[in-house]
Amino acid sequence: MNIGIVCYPTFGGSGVVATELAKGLANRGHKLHILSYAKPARLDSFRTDIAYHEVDLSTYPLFEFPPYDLALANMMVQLIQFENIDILHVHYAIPHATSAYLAKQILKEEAKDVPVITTLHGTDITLVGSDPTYKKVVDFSINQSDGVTAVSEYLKEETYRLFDINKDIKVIPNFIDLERFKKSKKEHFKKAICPEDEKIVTHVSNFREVKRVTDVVSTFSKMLENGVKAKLLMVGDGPERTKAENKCRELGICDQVRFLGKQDQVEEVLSISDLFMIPSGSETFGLAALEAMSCSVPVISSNIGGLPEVNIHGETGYLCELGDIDCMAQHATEILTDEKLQQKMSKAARKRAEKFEIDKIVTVYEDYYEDVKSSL
Ligand code: GMT
Repeated sequence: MNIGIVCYPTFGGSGVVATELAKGLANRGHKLHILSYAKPARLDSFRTDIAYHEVDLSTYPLFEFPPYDLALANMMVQLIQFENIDILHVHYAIPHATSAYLAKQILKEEAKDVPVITTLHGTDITLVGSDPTYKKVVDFSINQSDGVTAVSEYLKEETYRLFDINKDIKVIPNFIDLERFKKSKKEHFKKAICPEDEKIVTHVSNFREVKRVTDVVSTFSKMLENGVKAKLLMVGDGPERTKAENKCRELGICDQVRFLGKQDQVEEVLSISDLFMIPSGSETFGLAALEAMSCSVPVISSNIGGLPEVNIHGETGYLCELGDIDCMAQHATEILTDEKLQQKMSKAARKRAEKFEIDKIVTVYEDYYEDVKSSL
């Protein structure tokens, strides 16, 4: 198939899922076209079977805000006309599903129809999409898609709860490349960070408010009070970084915490980690948790959204009520002070990650593409 994938170019979340899906589909012989406003972070090497098309956003003094959704729709039309696209798969409803609807209408004039599939990822439903500013348009655009998928059961239910959807939503979970995300020997890194063989606790995110990065720092501080010898690695960057740095200063634990900024090879950091922390206030799946688990790292998370579908309480880590720092610190201390428990949970984490193996999930997408095509 000739498949068009539309996504954000971001380091994490929907941008990563869309780009890794494109690579997975290309590995199976499909020809992929990725549309975005910048080159996706995970599109890191040249491939002849994946073409990247940058949306050309010409501006004009009249426009305070150049209309990206129109430029995108225009590019979708051109791609479908000239590259013979069989399926257009958009990731994140806003504005991608709306631009796809517009492109479909334009192409109808030329008696051409291409199935559009929208994958819902998270904030496009739970935060931004359900905001009254966009809600009606998001409702309409999802209902106009020929196929709709969500990355977790939780997100599917939330979509039905928050919107007036008259379509079946298929749950296709996020996935992981088990070969890339596996524990590899990086002892030199570990020695450099932990000369006294301390444990490593890691957090990876875009440091948005929803990630509750200050909870990570507060939990870590309590673990130190509990007598755990550890270092905290904070990977990523974003609006709440300063608050997290201030929290370290306030708690007097700056020597034990390192802010590493955005990292391309996050699997290297995960390889030397003993525990992963994701205390989010909203998380429809938690791809970062899955990446950690695939590297055999147990997870301490909140019990919010789709996280319980990934992290299994008492097996691959622990889940606590939102904001319950004592609970998170207590469970983290339990894991890091009991070698046997840590080993058992690391194994279970990797085993659980295997359920989300990339090839299995790419097959589900392929079958879904065929189903949607044949139902038109
Ligand atoms: O987590 C983010 O802030 C990025 C966001 C996105 O939309 O790109 O991630 C969402 O999609 C990911 C991939 O499907 C999920 O793993 C994340 O849980 C989800 N984030 C939220 O729901 C906050």
